This record gives sequence, C-alpha cells and structure tokens, in this order.
Amino acid sequence: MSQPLQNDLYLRALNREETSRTPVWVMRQAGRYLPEYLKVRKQAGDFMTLCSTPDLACEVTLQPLDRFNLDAAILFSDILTIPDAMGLGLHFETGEGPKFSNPVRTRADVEKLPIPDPMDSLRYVMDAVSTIRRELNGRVPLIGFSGSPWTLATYMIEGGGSKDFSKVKGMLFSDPESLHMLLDKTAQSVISYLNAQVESGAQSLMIFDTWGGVLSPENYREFSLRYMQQIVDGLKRESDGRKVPVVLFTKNGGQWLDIMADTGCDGLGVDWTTNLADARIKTGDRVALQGNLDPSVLYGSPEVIKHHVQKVLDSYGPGPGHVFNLGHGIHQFVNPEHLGVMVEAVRELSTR
Ligand code: 1CP
Repeated sequence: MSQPLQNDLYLRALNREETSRTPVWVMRQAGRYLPEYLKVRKQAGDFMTLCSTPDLACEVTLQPLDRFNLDAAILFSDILTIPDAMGLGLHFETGEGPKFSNPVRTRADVEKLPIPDPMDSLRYVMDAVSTIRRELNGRVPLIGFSGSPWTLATYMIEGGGSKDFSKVKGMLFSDPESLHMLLDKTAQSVISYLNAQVESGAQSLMIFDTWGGVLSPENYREFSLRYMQQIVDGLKRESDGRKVPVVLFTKNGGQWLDIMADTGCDGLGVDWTTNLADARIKTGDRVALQGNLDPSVLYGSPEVIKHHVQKVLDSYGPGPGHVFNLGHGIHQFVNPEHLGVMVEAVRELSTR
C-alpha cells in the first residue's frame, strides 16, 4: 500500500486546480551544482553506475529535497538509457558529454534496433523508481521522464551531443523514411518505458524535447510533435485511482505551444524566451504551464533573484495552472544557496 501524498500541490496545479501557492521544482535539481551529489557520484565511480544502482539513484534524487522546500521529486536517471538499452553502447568520457559506441547511421542500423523490454534491460530504472517512491513515503509526488523520439534520435544518429545536427538533419533530408522508422521504434520504446515507470510508482511524466527547437515549423510537426502525440496517446494516464499528468517540453518551442496543447497533454514546459502571459493566450488556458525563470538569474544576488521570481509570477498572473521552474536545467556552477533563495521567494510571493 502506498502512502497518501502529504503535498500534492504539483499534481493539483497540473490539473489546473486551485492551490494555496505556486508549486516549485527545478529541472536537473539533482546534479553537479550540489557538493553532496559530487560526493556520491565519485563514490559510484561513473555516471551510469550511479543511474543503475537504485540505492544511489534514490539517494541523489532525495538530496535536493532535503536541502530545499521543493514540491516534486524527479527520478535520477538520463534520457539516454533507452538508446543504451537498444544496444548503442552509452558511455561518458571525462570532461565530455555522453557518447555512443554504435551510433545509428544507415537503414540497416535502424532495422536491427530492438524495442527494449523495460522490465528486462531497463529494469534498473524501474527498481530506482520503486525505491525512490518507497523512500519518499508520500512527501511529494515523483516525476518519471523520457526524451522525445526526435531528441533521442539526435543523440543516436550524431553519436553524442551536437552543435549543428548535421548527421540527423542529413538523414532527415536524404532518407526521411529511415528516420521515420527510427522515430517510430523510439516512440514505441518510450511508451512502454514510461508506462513501466508509472507501474513502478511514477506519479507524473515529463517528456524532454530538448532539440525540437532546431527544426523548421513544418519539420517540427512531422519529425517531433507527431511522435510525442503517439506517446501521449499510448500512455497510461491514471494510476492508483489518480490522474498521471503528462508534461511536454520543447526547448525553444514557444511558437508551437498551441499545437503542443492540441496533443491532449496536461502541461507544457516553457523556456524563458516566451512570456508566460503570451503562452497562456496561445494555449487558451487549456493546459498548465511550467517555467520559466532564466537559469542564469541564479548567478545574480538574492535581491535580483527575488525580483525575477516576482516577474515570472506576475507574468503568469492570477488563476490556477502554474508550476514554477527554471526555463531549462540548473547550471553546474550556480551557488546552491541561490536556489534556496529562489524556492523560498516562490513560496512567499505566491501564497494566496
Ligand atoms: O554527473 C555528471 O557528470 C553527469 C551529468 C548529468 C546529470 C546530472 C547527465 C549527463 N545527466 C544527468 C541527469 C539527468 N539528465 C536528469 C536527472 C533528473 C534531474 O534532476 O532533473 C534528467 C531529467 C536528465 C535529462 C537529460 N539528459 C536531457 C533532457 C533535459 C535537458 O537538460 O535538456 C538531456 C538532453 C540529457 C543528455 C545528457 N545527459 C548528460 C549530459 C551532460 C547531457 C547533455 C549532453 C549534451 O547534449 O550536451
């Protein structure tokens, strides 16, 4: 039997229900800006060992909650677990980002990719989810997540991070059928992965489309949004008698918030390049909005941080449906105390 939630502000805000204040959590809230994270990471030896050891993944998930008054926990893992389970050989080179030993380059590479069974090759993620859910003991809801098919495909084809996306865009314009086959297989993998996370205890889901914003409007619809739609349609939307809200986040996707809302998701992540008042108009208040403080504001003084928190709250304005967050992940070199200032400012300034 799972514990009843002591703090369900996050789930209520995503359902656009009235809340006593605006809930807050932060993308990458567990990570390198926290000295206690760096310690556990060192103990684990490498990042994938940290992700695949449920007790350690649980420990780092809870670290930011022990320090700050956050209203949600996010599973400590990575979006690249799915391509790794498809056989691409994920590794992290020191000082560099993720790399794949076996990137996808040809039609034959796409055809041989398996759709991973989440209870088999991704079992370690499900074990982390159930461990975290047990240790949270009802404190706050647990967010599960995955990358969008387009964003995962960029890493799978480029073989790691990229600046110009030449290989994935090369495939888009020279062999779109193979890219569609890859995106469809990835979408099917994401659906079973996220549904397994819900069965293991995730209470809300977020899909990170970090690289959708590098596409033209036409290509965004065809190569990114279409596959996020497939995912929204395939997800379990209820668990334990409660709705499991789904949030889509396309970085730099402000111009597409209306068509993203059309997917039937519950919330949209918004980065700082879009004003929340404009985002509400564009989506017709059909979905909740999550965001959107510029992460660099945390380099400012406590006064500057409070001022910008107020501006974000004011830009959303009155009415339910706002989850406070940064517009993208917290930077590595931010002073953790500044995040504390931000969280306390949101609690204080949004109390109704
Ligand atoms: O300790 C380290 O050196 C690893 C740094 C790190 C961390 C802390 C990576 C490698 N991944 C993570 C955790 C992570 N990644 C979480 C944990 C939960 C949280 O606290 O938020 C989440 C949700 C992600 C998701 C993720 N990974 C995204 C989507 C969100 C985003 O930030 O845009 C992406 C694009 C990745 C890929 C990835 N993994 C790691 C790095 C450094 C990158 C970016 C690579 C690049 O494109 O440059």
